[in-house]
Amino acid sequence: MQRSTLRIDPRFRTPAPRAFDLDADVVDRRLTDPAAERRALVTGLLATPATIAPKYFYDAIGCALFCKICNLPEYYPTRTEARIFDREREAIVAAIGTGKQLIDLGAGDCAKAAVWLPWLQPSTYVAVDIAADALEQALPKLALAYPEIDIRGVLVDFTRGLDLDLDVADGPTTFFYPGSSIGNFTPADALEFLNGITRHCAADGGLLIGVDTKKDPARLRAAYDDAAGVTAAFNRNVLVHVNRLLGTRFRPDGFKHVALYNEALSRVEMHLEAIDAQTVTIDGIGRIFRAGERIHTESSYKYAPAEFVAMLQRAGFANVRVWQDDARDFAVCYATTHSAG
Ligand code: AVJ
Repeated sequence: MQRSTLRIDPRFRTPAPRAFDLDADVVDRRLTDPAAERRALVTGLLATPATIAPKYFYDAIGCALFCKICNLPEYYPTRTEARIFDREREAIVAAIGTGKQLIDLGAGDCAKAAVWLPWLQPSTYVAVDIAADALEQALPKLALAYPEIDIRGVLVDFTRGLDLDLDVADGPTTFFYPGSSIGNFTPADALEFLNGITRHCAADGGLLIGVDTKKDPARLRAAYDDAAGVTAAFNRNVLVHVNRLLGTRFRPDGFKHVALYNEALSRVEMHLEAIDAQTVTIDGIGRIFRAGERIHTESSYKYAPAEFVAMLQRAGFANVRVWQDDARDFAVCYATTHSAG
């Protein structure tokens, strides 16, 4: 920051910035039903094939590993989306308009949204995420940097259903859902989730969303099975997290990282494959994992841009614009609800 040369535009000379108050400005809606949460995790592990929902990747270590993934040479989505955002900034801002309320779904460390704040100048910025650490570190800094914006955080697992009635004020609302996180939903669930967003948008609102596109399966596979083994560590770490949550004794190095592209379903799948037979006690039940048996940990669906636009329209959005990089590796969409007029 060039402190000595900083001149403050008088329009932004607001009253002394109110200190960000973690207790008052971040609401925790995570622990609505911890028993049900636990039961769902146990049920997934006892099922055949066994599954663990991808949200369990994101403990503190998992968040740090995901951050590393985003900088890997093989993992193109994050940097490609950032390039599209940079290149199309002004067109996107013109499409969205300024002064609206901005809801950031899966905000994490809020770094992606922070770039947009001076451009979109939202009245309110609501960061929504299941992970508290990153959010609670980022929000006080943003509040200092942008005293004119009402900055709040909501801790919630929005993959269980988007209910932000208490957090979204009336008036035009922009939802921000970058990074192709929508790919973790099945297409049917994605449609329902997007439909839920339209209900929160109000008139003159919209959704700015990033989605990964279908491409050469070899490149897709490499993006989820990098040479440095970071994604493998990210995948295995889910077992460390589960051990902590359930008191189980999974041996993470007893499982091999598997990433494949399921062409029929247009999705990358990540699995953890038992290297040898092992028995794990889960909620008092001895679950046997045979050698070669897999735990399905993530699906990441890929869409042709036209397919995704059709889905946005089916979800109730009126108008959709699409921006892509030259290689068409990724797509950014801005979908609007009907205007108030
Ligand atoms: C955060 C869901 C978009 O599917 O690409 C990255 C997560 N998993 N490498 C993705 C992920 C393995 C990522 N999303």
